[in-house]
Amino acid sequence: MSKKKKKKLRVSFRKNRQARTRQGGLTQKFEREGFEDDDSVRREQLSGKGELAKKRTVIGQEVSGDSTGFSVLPEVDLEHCLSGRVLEVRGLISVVQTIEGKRYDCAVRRLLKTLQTDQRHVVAVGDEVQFRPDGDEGLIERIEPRRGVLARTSRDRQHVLVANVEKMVIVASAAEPDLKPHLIDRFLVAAEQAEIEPVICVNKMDLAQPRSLQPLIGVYAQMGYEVLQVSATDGLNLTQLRGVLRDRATVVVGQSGVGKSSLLNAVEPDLGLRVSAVSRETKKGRHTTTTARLIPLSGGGFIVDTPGIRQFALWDVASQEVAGLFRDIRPLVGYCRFPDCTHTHEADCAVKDSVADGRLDARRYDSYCHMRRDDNH
Ligand SMILES: Nc1nc2c(ncn2[C@@H]2O[C@H](COP(=O)(O)OP(=O)(O)O)[C@@H](O)[C@H]2O)c(=O)[nH]1
Ligand SMILES: [Mg+2]
Ligand SMILES: [Zn+2]
Repeated sequence: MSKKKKKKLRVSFRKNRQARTRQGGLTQKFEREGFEDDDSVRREQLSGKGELAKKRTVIGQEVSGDSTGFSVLPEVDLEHCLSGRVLEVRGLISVVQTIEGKRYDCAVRRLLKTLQTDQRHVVAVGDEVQFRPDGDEGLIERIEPRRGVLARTSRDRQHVLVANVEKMVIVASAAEPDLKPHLIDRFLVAAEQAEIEPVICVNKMDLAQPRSLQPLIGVYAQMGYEVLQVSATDGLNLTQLRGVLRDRATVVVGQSGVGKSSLLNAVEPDLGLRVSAVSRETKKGRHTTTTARLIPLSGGGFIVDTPGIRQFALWDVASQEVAGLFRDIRPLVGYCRFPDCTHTHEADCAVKDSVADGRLDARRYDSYCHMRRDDNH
């Protein structure tokens, strides 16, 4: 993303703006004021061919390549704004929490809705925003550029499930259910793609011999991934897990039954998440529309609660991207004979050679081949 100096920018507005849903006085008031009282917007009417072309001048910074989908970061009057984090989005209202922990029900400045082009929703859970407070309510004036985004693409539009996620805790269990390294590999690829730092957390260590897991854990540790061996039941290494979660937004992923809820309850007893003996969670493939939310932790930081993405590792990576998202394969691909080597059947393939001489873990390579094949692009 690049930022340029503040200037007046001429912006084409989205044409077929959706009919606005009226939702109470607050939104109506803001929607009106969002335009009429907005110094940084000057109405300008250009008569186009047939339709009225919508062009306006906006004062702000030009941004490019940001996942918010804006090309302009509008200037706001920071003196009258507070900064906060979006915990939840309910229809047109975003629940924003300030650093002091006060919450505001916020509407979105109309300008933002209009400037925004390629996304289903303007505000995403996890967004850092500047808003103008008014009692317990507020008006979001600006959405800061996003990092670490978990998104889904539907009909060419990006649907951001949650923004500004810093860590992904990948929970696996040493036993019951058996450890599934291929699933860990998929989540790692998802984390790499989203640019979220993963931490592998092997739970139910009370049911396993730590030594039996050493070879596998060694492979991940060697790649530079942090690996924790924990037990929700025994409390093993939960202090380390608390440390991972502190002061950042973390998404917790993993197969059903591995103990995600148990671990979070152990770390933060007030959460009271439901623990299920039998796996009754969302089955892979079924679409959950449940939206994400951030749950503040008492020690600082947030857990991203989003049932719909627990299984999201099974999406959207094109086959040619997969190698670059494997930390152990990425450095090898430059040494293959063919620049478009798929590392599956080609001669003089540095990846296959590395498997042959033991420098690349054969099981990781097997994961790579599976993920390439599963790709449905
Ligand atoms: N032995 C053992 N069982 C655990 C541990 N953590 C969770 N469980 C059990 O595993 C089952 C699934 O736990 P749950 O937290 O609901 O898993 P989730 O589906 O990943 O949220 C429950 O019966 C838990 O009591 C652990 O560290 N050791
Ligand atoms: Mg659970
Ligand atoms: Zn190759």
